[in-house]
Amino acid sequence: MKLSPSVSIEHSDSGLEYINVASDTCTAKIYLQGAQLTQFTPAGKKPLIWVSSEEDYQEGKSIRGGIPICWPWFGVNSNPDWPIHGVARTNLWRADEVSENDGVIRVSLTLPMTQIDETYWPHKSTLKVEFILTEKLEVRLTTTNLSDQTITFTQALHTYFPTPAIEETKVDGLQGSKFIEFGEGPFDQNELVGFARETDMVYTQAPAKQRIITPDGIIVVGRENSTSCVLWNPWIDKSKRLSNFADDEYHTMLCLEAANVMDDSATVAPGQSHTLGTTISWV
Ligand code: TA6
Repeated sequence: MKLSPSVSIEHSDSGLEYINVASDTCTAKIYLQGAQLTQFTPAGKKPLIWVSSEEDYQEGKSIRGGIPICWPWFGVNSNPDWPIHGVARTNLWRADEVSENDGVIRVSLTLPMTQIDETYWPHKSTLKVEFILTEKLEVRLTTTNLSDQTITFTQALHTYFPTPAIEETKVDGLQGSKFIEFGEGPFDQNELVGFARETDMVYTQAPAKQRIITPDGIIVVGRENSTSCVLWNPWIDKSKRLSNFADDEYHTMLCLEAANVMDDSATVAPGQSHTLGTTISWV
């Protein structure tokens, strides 16, 4: 794979391979395992992505932070023995292409379906992700149906965002949508969302753009081909049960996830594709 002037291949201390980007407009890291971006920082600005200080980058284990790709199901599967959030995030992707033009860096990766046990996903298909890196981050996850049957699945770009203080952080732009939480609902979301307890809200009919208002500034999060999103903070008790997560780290992170879940599940006809997109930037 030809690398460009600002892009190189590196390895974590534990030996996991990642694509390292260090350009005039941004820095970023994308692990081949899970095609998981774990770092994105626009030049001269604060990081836009959070990773746990306890992450040890182990083979086959989802990385706690960045943008885990949840596919071809989000959350707990109807078969509870199957892995949470699907199989894409713990498998090795192939880096296909890197391009660098006028400060725009594009990195695209494919999940080889030979990696995926047909028990979990029997459909002839491809899964690709493209990262477009400038002073903002764009992620486009594309599923193409190569079979002769219509396929339906759920998915999410499970993005972890940083905040210096979750208690002083609000999410704007979910007003007017509905949410389900812990199996209860739907409830109406009428005002900005604040954090004072474990939060695990699945929104539907959500507007395409949200703003995360933190003491460090405002993060704008856009979604494409998605009317659902998930808002998560584990708070005190769940933090203690999470892998690769320090007990007090709930103070410094939240997840706002571009998704296709519930009545917004993705359905793709034979020969067609579906692209779930998210765009992330500082105001
Ligand atoms: O997206 C929120 C959520 O589904 C939570 O319920 C929580 O479990 C989180 O994902 C993290 O899941 P993980 O499997 O990465 O520990």
